[in-house]
Amino acid sequence: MFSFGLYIIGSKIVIRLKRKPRLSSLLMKRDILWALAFLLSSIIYFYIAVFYFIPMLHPSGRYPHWERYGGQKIDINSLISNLKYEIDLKFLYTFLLLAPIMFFPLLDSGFLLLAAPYFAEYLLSRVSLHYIIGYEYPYALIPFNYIAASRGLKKLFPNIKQMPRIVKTKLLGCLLLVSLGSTLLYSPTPFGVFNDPLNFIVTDESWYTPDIRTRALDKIISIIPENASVATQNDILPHMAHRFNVYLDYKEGVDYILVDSHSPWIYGPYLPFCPLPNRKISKELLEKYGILVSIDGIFLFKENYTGAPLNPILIGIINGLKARFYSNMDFDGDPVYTEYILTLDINWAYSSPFITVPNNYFSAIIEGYIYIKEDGNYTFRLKSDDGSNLYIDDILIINGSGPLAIDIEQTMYLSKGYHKIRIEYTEYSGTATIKLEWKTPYKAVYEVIPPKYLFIDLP
Ligand SMILES: [Ca+2]
Repeated sequence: MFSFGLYIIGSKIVIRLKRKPRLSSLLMKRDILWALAFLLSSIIYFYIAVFYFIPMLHPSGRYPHWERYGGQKIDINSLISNLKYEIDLKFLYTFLLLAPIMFFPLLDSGFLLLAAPYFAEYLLSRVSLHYIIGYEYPYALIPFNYIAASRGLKKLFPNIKQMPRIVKTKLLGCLLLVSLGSTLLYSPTPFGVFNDPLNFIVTDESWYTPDIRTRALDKIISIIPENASVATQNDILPHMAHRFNVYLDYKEGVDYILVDSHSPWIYGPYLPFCPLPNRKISKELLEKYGILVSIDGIFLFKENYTGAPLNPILIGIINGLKARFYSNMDFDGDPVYTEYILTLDINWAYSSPFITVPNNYFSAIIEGYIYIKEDGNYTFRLKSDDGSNLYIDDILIINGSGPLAIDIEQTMYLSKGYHKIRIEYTEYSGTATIKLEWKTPYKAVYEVIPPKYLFIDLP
């Protein structure tokens, strides 16, 4: 409504003022009255919705995204300072919106007023995703942009119908080339230059090849029954959007809770989880839910489940190592927590892997199989705080046990095939970290062993 009001006023008043009538008589015209009615009612609607209805219906009691526009206090100063916030990115954004169609929309700027409220919303935001071309937010503006461009083109070439065919073809060809070129420059591909100044979108091959961890997440989702109710976090929700009973953030009494503790989206206000790196799950939650799956920081909790976490092999995940944690220093008794890990490069900081494991004086056995793809000398490098041991095929290769941090390398000849691997780790106090790297005959630099070479069991 606001857009229509702006559009009518923008297009009609300008035309009529050019013909120089008096402003007072102009205001009496029926379409101008309509425009003013549109503007007024949209402002009233906005005010009532944002300050009364949304706070009444939203659990937080306030408009949920107010902080993007400067918090509760909205005055002219905060609007100006919001507009100035990251002004260089906002300029780039405006330029990139118009460049692919050679700025033709500006020739019919009256029509662009239809998109003005969206545009203002993004320019007044303090969340950079709103004014970076690589995200979904600008797309409300794109249709207006293209219609304005075609209208602008007609203004520029009023006799376009009478133009020779060859001229029209060349004109169209130029436009297509500019559009295609900018599409590549904006795309999340290796050609993308403008897609994302925050480097959120990766530009190597991993953007189209899901890694083992993402595939594991998909497998975990697939074992949740279609009709079960699930609470999850922002970045997992789209993977389950086709389901009926899926909730963003924790909801009392759901059948399942699915979270990825390695993701920044774990910082939800309603999930009963502490921020990383603590990876803490609240004790109250564990009274009602058991861990059905625990793979590399991805947890699937099931209501009233009391068994051990599922072996990932049962749901089609064969890569990784099994880590068992003990609440003592000598791997004694039943493990207090079991997790399947894909990458052995973990920093628990001053905390522990899980709320059931003490922060100090715990131990862990991490084991499985390592696949060697060709015969040769392999150098293993084990770093940990505190001590740890590495066994290959039950032979102690690195002996680093004790209360001190270690960084030990050892080279050994390994034949092609699967070999047993076992790491014993003990944490005394302070920070807790462990990292296992290797150097292979075919890649002579240290790297954390990629999950594709680690196996939970012999295939
Ligand atoms: Ca330590």
